Amino acid sequence: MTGAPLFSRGGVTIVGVLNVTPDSFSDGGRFVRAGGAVDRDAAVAAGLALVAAGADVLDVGGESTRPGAREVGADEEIARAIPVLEALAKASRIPLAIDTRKAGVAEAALAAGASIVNDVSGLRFDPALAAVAARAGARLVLGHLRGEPATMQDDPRFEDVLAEVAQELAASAERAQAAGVARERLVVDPGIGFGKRLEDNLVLLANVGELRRRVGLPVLVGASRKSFLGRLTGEPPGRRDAASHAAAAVAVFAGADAVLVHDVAGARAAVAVGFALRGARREAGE
Ligand code: PMM
Repeated sequence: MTGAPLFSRGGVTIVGVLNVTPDSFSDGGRFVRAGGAVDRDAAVAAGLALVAAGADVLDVGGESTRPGAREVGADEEIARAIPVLEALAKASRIPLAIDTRKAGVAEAALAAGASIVNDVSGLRFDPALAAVAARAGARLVLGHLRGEPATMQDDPRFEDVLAEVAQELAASAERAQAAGVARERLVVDPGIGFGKRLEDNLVLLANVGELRRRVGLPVLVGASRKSFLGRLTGEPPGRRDAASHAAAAVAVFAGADAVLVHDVAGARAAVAVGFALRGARREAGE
């Protein structure tokens, strides 16, 4: 946001979502032609538009992780995401993240020009992913997700969501470090909407700063267009940007280092306000 290094306290890193899936909940199918092939040029143009709007990182995903989503094989994910990553790496210097839970997909993406691996499962799905990130010296985003996307919303239960998510993210970070990923390369993410009830999402968002203190790592928050915002506002996914911007501003005010968003231009404005207010807070002490 301020030209500061990625995921540092000097600014807020804005990560733009570029889904090349047929079925993501808010923007699935935008770049998928009849027959299932990804329209690479259209996806790249959309990615470059996010860069022009002010994204600091592009997050390219070939598997939807929405509740109930069908799991896809590594080959299908690679066929969707890798040509897009390769073309983006040629067309722009923007840092690229691959949104995947699979070591094989991460490896192909890092070879194609990505430098960040974004694993929403926090190494629960494929522990081999950590060694792939370690070998490449890549950054690794570790998300919090219990179970599987297909079933994660069936009956989520927490006694103390903040404590449990902090503890499970710290365990993911330890596993990553044990596999050779440098601690400075790690970012954690509470996994808003991933196996959480409305009240869990609210507690996590409002207390990002406390989560950050407990885990001791930078925090990325992805609230954009998620269903808890629909619950709060009554709006469908395509009309949740105002609510998404409010959530981004609050997440940053509360302590987030990075936000994952669909509408980058709007998020930049919201994040600028949240960041300025965080700096003005008297009890911040950060
Ligand atoms: N959410 C989605 C996808 N990837 N990655 C991280 N690290 N955190 C998230 O909250 C997250 C993510 C789901 O949103 P989308 O399907 O619209 O991209």
